[in-house]
Amino acid sequence: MREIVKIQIGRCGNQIGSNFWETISEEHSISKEGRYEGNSDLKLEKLNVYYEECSTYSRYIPRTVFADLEPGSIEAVQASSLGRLFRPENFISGQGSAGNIWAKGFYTDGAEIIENVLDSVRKEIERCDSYQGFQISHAIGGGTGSGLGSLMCEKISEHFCQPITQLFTVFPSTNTSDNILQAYNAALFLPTSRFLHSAVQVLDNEALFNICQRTLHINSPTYRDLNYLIADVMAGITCSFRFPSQLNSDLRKFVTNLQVFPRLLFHLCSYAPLRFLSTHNYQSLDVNELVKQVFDPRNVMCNVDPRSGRYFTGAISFRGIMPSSEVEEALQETRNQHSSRYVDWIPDSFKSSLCDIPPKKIDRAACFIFNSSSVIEKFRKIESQASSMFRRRAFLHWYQSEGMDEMEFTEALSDLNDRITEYTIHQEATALQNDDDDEIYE
Ligand SMILES: Nc1nc2c(ncn2[C@@H]2O[C@H](COP(=O)(O)OP(=O)(O)O)[C@@H](O)[C@H]2O)c(=O)[nH]1
Ligand SMILES: [Mg+2]
Repeated sequence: MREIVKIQIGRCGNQIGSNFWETISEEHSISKEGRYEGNSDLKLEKLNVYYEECSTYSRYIPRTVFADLEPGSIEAVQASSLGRLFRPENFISGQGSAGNIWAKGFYTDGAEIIENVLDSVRKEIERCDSYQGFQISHAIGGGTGSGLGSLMCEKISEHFCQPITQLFTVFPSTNTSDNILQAYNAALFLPTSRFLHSAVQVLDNEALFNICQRTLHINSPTYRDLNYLIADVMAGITCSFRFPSQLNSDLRKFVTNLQVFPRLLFHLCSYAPLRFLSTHNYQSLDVNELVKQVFDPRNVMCNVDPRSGRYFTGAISFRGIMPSSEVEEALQETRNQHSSRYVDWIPDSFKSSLCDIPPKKIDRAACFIFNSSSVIEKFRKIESQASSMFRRRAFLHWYQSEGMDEMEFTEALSDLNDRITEYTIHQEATALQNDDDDEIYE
């Protein structure tokens, strides 16, 4: 079996992670005590990808590790109704706090717990037959998800030979955070992706808030509401890893199809139907409506407008019973209508997969992951906020007192600028263009 080990880092990462486990455990009929309570072979067939079957206790245990520099978020998961599902020794926390500073997560406090985290991860790998990679959930605006996240990425690349890794990353938003250092923390995290053969799912709370308020009419959304939207996306992406399906049946294929260039690995995602889990009745959407909605900028879970850039590649997972011919037709029609939004030098750039098993409480859904140059809107905001503070060396002493050098900021900002340039060049390229921009391939 090609197993996946899931790692949660920091408060946001742990909270998102626990919602993900709640969602997929329900889908696979795994009870909160880890017992299989279903009666369908489809649910069992690939269960081992995410759960270890422990015959001694006749239960299934998630292949996962929770890490945080402070105990709060981990204690909350342990005390929740799901707490007993997980392996107790895979909850690892320090006693301090990252104080919203990347350097604490990467250099000082993070260094104190990283060996324990790696130890748990290593033991999880030993329990796999032939693991295929990692998935990590975290936010990069605070200090733990960003700093300890960077350290984790570096260490797993070193210890496990650059495995395939997919990150579910909550980027900072301008309007929904009170943390002034978030742009620094995000900018310092981003170069870390060079250590990984990875795909980063870019999410942000601003977009999730807007979805809750405008589409779902929740006046004051909580993190739980936002996290269920994320959990739907994560369940959508992973359904073809967890259930028998036709395409993208493993993490490597998924990442390979999406990643056109090694450094341009930041993907956006959208979902249909957007839903609020406590509401039960959802109108069933047909294939055309699902496709229309996932291409709608209002369904994108990051506050950028896909129309501001061009699509390189995309993967759409459809869930529920629907004819594949209808799916192909609907996708072709959208492509014909908006052909200028796709780069013309990647033929057949969109892949679709069909999984018969729908999410809970609805009969059909679609999740769209796309590699689009519009993600640079997000990078530009981080770059401009971080640069304007860095020009005056504002708040730098907080990082320097943890042992950091100014040079690391200069390098991180220059890396960010390089990525923006690369996306722009590829976005503007055409199939017939002479190859006079050779320097970008060097
Ligand atoms: N979507 C979502 N965002 C969160 C959650 N918890 C915290 N955040 C956001 O994530 C960012 C980092 O915060 P936090 O996770 O507490 O920092 P860390 O523990 O140092 O990584 C902040 O911008 C928070 O607004 C959560 O459960 N869901
Ligand atoms: Mg924290």
